[in-house]
Amino acid sequence: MSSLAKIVKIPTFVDPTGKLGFVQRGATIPFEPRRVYYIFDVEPDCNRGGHAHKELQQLVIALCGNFTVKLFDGFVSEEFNLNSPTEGLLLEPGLWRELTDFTEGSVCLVLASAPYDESDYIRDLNEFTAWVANK
Ligand code: T46
Repeated sequence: MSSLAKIVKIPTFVDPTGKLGFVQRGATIPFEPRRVYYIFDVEPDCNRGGHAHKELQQLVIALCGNFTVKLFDGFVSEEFNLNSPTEGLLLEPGLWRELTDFTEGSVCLVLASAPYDESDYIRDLNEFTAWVANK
């Protein structure tokens, strides 16, 4: 069965003083990052997301802590637990996503392929399933 999203390894340099990970277009992600945002201090039992993107590509990284990314393409669902700054979840457009089960102190870093544009969001699940059906 093919997966709804891909886990990518983030090149990480380790030396006696610590670790350094980096992301750039090429082997790690297929897009030029044009925006970075991060989600932190998520309240206990609270979720983020609850929408899909029409065009946006994103790489989601658990910089600290861990959380679950629940995906739905209109037909099947899949969950990914992110728990390491050495890997990221590559999200292509057309996926309904919810981020859940944040552990205390988690930081979710996202690299996005485009500037913020509310018109790229589908924030209603019925609208999303209709959009998928019409694609
Ligand atoms: C996604 C998940 C993983 C901006 O003004 N600029 C931005 O770059 C972003 C990301 C958000 N905003 C505004 C829009 C809303 O008024 O910040 C507010 C909160 O955004 P939202 O409710 O969309 O946040 P999340 O955490 O539910 O979703 C975010 C991203 O929006 C979304 O693209 O895939 O993280």
